[in-house]
Amino acid sequence: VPEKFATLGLTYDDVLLLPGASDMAPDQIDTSSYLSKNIKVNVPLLSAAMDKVTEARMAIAMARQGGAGVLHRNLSIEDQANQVDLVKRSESGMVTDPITVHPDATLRDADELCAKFRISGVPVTDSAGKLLGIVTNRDMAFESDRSRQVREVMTPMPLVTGKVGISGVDAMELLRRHKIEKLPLVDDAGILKGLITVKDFVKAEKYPNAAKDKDGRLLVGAAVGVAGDAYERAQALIAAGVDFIVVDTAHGHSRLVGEMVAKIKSNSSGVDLIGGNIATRDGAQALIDSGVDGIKVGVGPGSICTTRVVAGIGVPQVTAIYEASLAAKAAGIPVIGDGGLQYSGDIAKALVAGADTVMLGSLLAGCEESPGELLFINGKQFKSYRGMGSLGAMQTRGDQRSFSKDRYFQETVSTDDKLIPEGIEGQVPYRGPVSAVVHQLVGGLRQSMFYVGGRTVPELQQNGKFVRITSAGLKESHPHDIQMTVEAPNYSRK
Ligand code: RVP
Repeated sequence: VPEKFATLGLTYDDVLLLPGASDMAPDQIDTSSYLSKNIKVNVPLLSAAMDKVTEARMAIAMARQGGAGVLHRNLSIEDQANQVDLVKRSESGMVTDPITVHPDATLRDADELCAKFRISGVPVTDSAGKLLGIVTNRDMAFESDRSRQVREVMTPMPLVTGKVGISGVDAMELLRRHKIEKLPLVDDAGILKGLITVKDFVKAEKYPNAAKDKDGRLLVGAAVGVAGDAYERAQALIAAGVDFIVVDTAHGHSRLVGEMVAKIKSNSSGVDLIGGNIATRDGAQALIDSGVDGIKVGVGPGSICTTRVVAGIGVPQVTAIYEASLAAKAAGIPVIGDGGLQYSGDIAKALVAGADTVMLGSLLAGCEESPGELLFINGKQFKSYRGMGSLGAMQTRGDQRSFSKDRYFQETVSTDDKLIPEGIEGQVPYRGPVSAVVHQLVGGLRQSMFYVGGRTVPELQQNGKFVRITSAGLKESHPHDIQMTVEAPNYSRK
């Protein structure tokens, strides 16, 4: 029966983009794109929801570069919500819900707060929220007795304060005129309502391309599953201020995923909901029907993934993205091409195939900001990286249960030796800070857009065309007939 066989599946190495008529300079190019229906990023890159890729530090770094991170869920609900909080507080135009300390707390307590949130001072408020003073590094630095109470060392009111709703320019002027670093905002009753800091102005200048929410805070997403407490997890993430939630499984075309999407969506306070992963047009349509704001595509392309071998399941990624996008484009729902990207050129290929953004695991796992540990092997530096379906990620750690088993629908497997892994564990070369890696990836994308003749992502998608290549063509694409003696920042032989 001919219908038994779908079309030929193609992936990144099977195609190249055709050079097209172009009349722009690479620096006129706009790389912004939608990751979901209501959320736009400035560069179309997301970091994967994996425990060796995205925790708060990676999410902050990605958002500062203009993309976004998706916090993994292989940790308790409380810990994951806490990570959202860390990202949301890391940079903002105005902190609307500042960390505060009670006057009876000790300096030790204040130290802990400052260390945890990487801040240099904290407003002091009573239990009604009234501003009593501020305790900063300058107040605390010369105190050797850390058991002293905050009230004894704080700089008490009257402080220089601003009114709620003050403009950025006026706030900066107050900070400058009074040579202070923090401006508490209070209402008429003296209740603390917000905080503006010099640091935020400096960061805004340092990361002009940062992806932010409407309050000037960095964008962040987080993953949930379908089993057990997934709904409670989503609620906790929403309460912590997450911008988008990904119902992230290895098989998004299953009833449980559709139901979880619909359930979270019914009470999501405007947070965008992404579902996945799927690899067919029907799979994309099913997610659309359950109400998603974004679709994540990829079954088996991941560098650490063994689903295609263990289960014989998957669709080569360029075809998967293309097929999913046929349903998604018609519904106006953005597509995330997740997994399998090896080089910057693959980003444009994914976009031309129909993706709006891409999600990266291995390309970011080697960064300084990833949670994996740095390893030295034969004088070279590596970072550990593993699939969320690997034994290491799915098995119980000490007395801590794994939260990533339900990505592979194995949450009811009773003992670790009965797990069926769909991923492996390994290491990737250390690649330095996210800023440098993203610079190369986005630089490569800009070159692609220039070659194709697409000034914006939609133009790239519209104008881009593929040529299919053979293994001889692929061989010709890579450097050949030479021994590489100098390492390029954006190329290494696999
Ligand atoms: P890559 O960028 O090729 O390393 O792929 C990362 C993607 O692989 C993730 O975003 C996820 O969709 C998928 N993944 C994660 N764990 C596993 C697995 O264990 N099979 N796969």
